[in-house]
Amino acid sequence: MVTYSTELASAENAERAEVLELHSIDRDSVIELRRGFFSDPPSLPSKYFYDQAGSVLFDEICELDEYYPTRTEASIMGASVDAMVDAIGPAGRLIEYGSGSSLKTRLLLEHVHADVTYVPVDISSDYLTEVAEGLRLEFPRRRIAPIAADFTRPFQLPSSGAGRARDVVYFPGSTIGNFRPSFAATLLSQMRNQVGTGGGLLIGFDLQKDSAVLEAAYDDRRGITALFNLNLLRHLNRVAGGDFDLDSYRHVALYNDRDHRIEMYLESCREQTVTLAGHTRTLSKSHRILTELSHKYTIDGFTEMAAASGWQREQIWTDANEYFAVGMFRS
Ligand code: AVJ
Repeated sequence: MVTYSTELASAENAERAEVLELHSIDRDSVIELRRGFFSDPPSLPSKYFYDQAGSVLFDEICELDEYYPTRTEASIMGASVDAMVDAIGPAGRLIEYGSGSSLKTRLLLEHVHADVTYVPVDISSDYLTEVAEGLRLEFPRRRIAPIAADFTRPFQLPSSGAGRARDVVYFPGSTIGNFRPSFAATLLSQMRNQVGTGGGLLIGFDLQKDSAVLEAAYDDRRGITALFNLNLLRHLNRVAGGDFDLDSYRHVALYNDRDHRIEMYLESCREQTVTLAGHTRTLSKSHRILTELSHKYTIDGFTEMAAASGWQREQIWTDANEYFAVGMFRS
């Protein structure tokens, strides 16, 4: 019968689609998701903010009055790009961790030594290819050698060849602040090992400041950050078999004074059960899911953390308010 076979076909399709969806993230990511969400307090990895919708929302965040980091870092870079380019020198490669749209890098690419190869590293290989093509048109003489990799896991750089100039890692945007200090130290060590002795690190990090300024930056009046936070659930519904009801969570952003970090949560507005990656749990009313940490440092504190991972501070640039800092380190 037509109806029956149609229904059967659609049921089979749905099943197949479900399998496909569960496989659209890799096995390690499924394990990581389950480990975070099915423990207490529950947490979800920040990397799921950045699907296409999330990337657009993040770009909107960067334009918000309250969100000072992007424009402050850009102004620091603009004011000191010559000194930064001098500090990079005729490096072999400029390796950007989590390059995304490479927007912040354009300024550097316009100024760094002509022999420097640009190596954008990003998890999204389609986007990376697209961005690399655009950069090749914009910078026809610059060598561009993209690497598709999740930089939170060890990955191999192609060997630079004997006698080549040093490599410099570029890690802007205070992305380092998303990681707990122990893992931030692991990443800094990984970078140190990739560039070897004599290599460089140019890194942006956010500074400690009045908590009202910080909380406003992560809980803006227009509610864009709230949408950005909630979009993580929509993304997981799509790629990890989630069934989150987006209307029953609210965005919470709090400054934790003791650990010097913004903590972002999605708070359950009612008691509910949720399925994710094949497992189900209950959330009570007011139960909070941790979605992001954003650590704020002092210049000395960051310098110490970098030193413990084998990086010597060369130079620090900051803005007049000391809201944000960009540091050059040498291994
Ligand atoms: C991209 C990780 C630097 O922590 O400030 C912005 C992400 N989250 N608003 C940050 C973010 C909420 C951002 N980083």
